[in-house]
Amino acid sequence: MIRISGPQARLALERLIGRVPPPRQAALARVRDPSTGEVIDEALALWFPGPHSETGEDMAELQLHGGPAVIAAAFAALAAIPGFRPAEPGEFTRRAFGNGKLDLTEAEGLADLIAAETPAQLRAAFRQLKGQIGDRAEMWRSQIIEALALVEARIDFSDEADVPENLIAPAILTAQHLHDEMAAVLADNGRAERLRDGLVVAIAGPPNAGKSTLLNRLANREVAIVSPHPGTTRDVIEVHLNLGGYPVTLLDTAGIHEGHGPVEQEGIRRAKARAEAADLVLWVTDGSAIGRTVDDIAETLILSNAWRIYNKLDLVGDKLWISNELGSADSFILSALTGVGLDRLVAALSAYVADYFAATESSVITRARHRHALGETAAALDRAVRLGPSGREELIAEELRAAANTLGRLTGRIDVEDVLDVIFREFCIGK
Ligand SMILES: Nc1nc2c(ncn2[C@@H]2O[C@H](COP(=O)(O)OP(=O)(O)OP(=O)(O)O)[C@@H](O)[C@H]2O)c(=O)[nH]1
Ligand SMILES: [Mg+2]
Repeated sequence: MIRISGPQARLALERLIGRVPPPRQAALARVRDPSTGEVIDEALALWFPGPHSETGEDMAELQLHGGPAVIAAAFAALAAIPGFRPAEPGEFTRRAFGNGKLDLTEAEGLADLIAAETPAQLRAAFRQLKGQIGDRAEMWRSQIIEALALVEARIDFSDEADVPENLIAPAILTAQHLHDEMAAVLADNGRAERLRDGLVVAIAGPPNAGKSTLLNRLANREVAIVSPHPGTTRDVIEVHLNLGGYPVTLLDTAGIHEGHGPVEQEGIRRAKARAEAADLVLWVTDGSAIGRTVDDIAETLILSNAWRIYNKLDLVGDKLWISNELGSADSFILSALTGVGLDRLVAALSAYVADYFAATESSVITRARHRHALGETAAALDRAVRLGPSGREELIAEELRAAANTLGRLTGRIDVEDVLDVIFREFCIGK
């Protein structure tokens, strides 16, 4: 499909198919090269006159049969019309933003929608695309501006009889109320942001325990090199999984022990750092070697959230020394090599991830940028509240203006003064 946007979109249709179909109705048409009259393809043509189009400009679409020769000929025919050029990446969305068709958060939502790999990511992106955060921010911003208008009125018309004495108290009340609402939105532990990148699960443990084998099993493909030599994995290996519809980033790390040589030690340093930063650690040991080796390093690592995986169950045979471990919810006995016992681990992981993300369906912040803007807004509101109903009006106005501006950065709409004018005019005062 070739999409055309801009004031000359109509011209493209006239030149290539010789007419302009009725708005928003598909028409079957021969596409011809205007310079030779030669037929390029038979296509569906659509005409979306602005401003009721996706970009807000006049738009046209040609749905061709595709194929390199057809596309090249259609592009060449378009390029021959003066003023036409290929679009830049994201340019349609950028123009839509420029024409007020969507705000910044909605444009981000669209990008996330295109990049979504799991159903939960798709739902979050769609909510954002449909303005879940943007609409809310706009509503908050207009309330801040109303409060600001009250304070401004007090400042500008303080000597006039028809301005009510106390305009500051209701403005402070609004600021307090909005601050509390934003604080509640911010207190979501960053879970929706995680939804974009995935929950991080790190596989760690001593060398040769079968960490890479387990990663390959869980990823269902040979991502990491497996070998009987301890110290095989050096760098951190990342795979992205879809567990029950939720995104998980699974890390394979170097075996942790007293390493030899600078490369291995660097690998171990990275392994520890990533394990400590992960949401969940799967600490893998060779279950068949228990009693023979002491994995003392496990105990010295500060792993706040670790499950124990006793691997190589197939080597244990009928020595059921292991059975007393089975009762514990965060211990797993399995064979990464044969897959025995893996189901229970996968089920537990899926449940853990689903539980982690359960709350995200209601959280609205999907990016650090949003968190930052909202945090700054809430802080400015808080400063206004602290100044109190009897505080200096100019200072209160300044904080409210700062709050409106940071919130405006969130959606990309920073026209405080315009809105202020409108509200001010209708609010006051018969002038
Ligand atoms: N019998 C048996 N062998 C296993 C199992 N899991 C892994 N192995 C073997 O153990 C050896 C080490 O496996 P890896 O997956 O490379 O171990 P690792 O923990 O990634 O090792 P490093 O990267 O060196 O730290 C390989 O020979 C694997 O085939 C298992 O469940 N049973
Ligand atoms: Mg390995």
